[in-house]
Amino acid sequence: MSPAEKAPLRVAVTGAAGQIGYSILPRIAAGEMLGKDQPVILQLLEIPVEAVQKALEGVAMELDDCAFPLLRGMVLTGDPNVAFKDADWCILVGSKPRGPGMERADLLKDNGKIFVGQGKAIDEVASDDARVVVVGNPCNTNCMIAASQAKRLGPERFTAMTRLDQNRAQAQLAQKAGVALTEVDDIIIFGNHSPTMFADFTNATISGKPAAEVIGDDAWLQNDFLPTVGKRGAAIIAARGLSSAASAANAAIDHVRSLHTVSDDIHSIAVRSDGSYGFDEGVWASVPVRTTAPGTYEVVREGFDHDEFAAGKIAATNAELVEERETVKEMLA
Ligand code: NAX
Repeated sequence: MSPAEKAPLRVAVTGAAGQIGYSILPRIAAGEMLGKDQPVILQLLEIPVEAVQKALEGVAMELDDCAFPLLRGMVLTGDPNVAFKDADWCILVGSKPRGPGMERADLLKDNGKIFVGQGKAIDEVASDDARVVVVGNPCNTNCMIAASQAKRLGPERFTAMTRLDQNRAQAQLAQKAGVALTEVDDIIIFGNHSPTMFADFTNATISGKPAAEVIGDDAWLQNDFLPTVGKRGAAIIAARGLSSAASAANAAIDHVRSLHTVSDDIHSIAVRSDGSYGFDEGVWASVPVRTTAPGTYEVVREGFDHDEFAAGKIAATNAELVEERETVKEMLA
């Protein structure tokens, strides 16, 4: 180890043998998430089922075969207390998919149990500086459940991913306007990672001008753009026969990289609501944030005024978050 080399960071990833796991792990190990000069140790959690643990071994073999210089070790386990031990970043992807005929409330309760156990384990054994990112659905409410178990780590350490929705919205606006993706700025997701989310085109800009002015078609923005972004996950399943994985992994990389990198850039993440933008205090709602220190954000309050249409959308997604909290209330510590 050269004297200038950084100490490795420990990254725990759950559901590591799943689709998103397969896409995200090589990118973390390649330094795309925490930096090209940041060695990492991957701590991989999967359910303690022989066939799944075997599949996880296969994933680890492939990571070995990539010969990533930054990958300094791997831990493969079925035990959350081992996976989260001293972890600096905990990326919670693993959860059960919604089965046929299953109601959203059943999914909330089923997956909620996973996040009770993992929230406790993280609080007990992760690093003092740990940050937790929830990807497994319903991610906002799962994040609230995990955070509620924590006594040592504060709720501001727990965030849920809406970056995929932001990226989807940015791509749709760029395509409609016929401009490069980088011309679209300040497109922020408000609320829940579900079809009720509000992709706030009213404050977005394209080439520095209001997006609505550039697009010039309010009906498209309200009646096509919003449902396209909100239901994009279902559209991917219909087309591919499998849910989004590469784009979800990419968004998780973006989420962590943005949260790890101090910058004036504004990005969407679901955080514990302090009442900003009319969200109920204590639900995990997506809002605009800026990273002020590695792993630390502030909610951006200026520059996002909402007209009646936008306020109505935000009220609807807030109502869904409040309802989800009610559904899982026995799981909140
Ligand atoms: P997969 O079913 O391919 O993989 C999930 C993996 O999690 C499986 O290997 C399973 O064994 C494991 N798992 C289940 N319970 C576990 C537990 N208690 N501890 C550790 N591992 C556990 O799903 P994948 O496509 O990878 O998606 C994972 C999750 O991401 C799903 O909940 C999915 O709904 C969610 N998504 C969230 C997105 C977001 O934007 N927030 C978008 C993509 C994705 O739909």
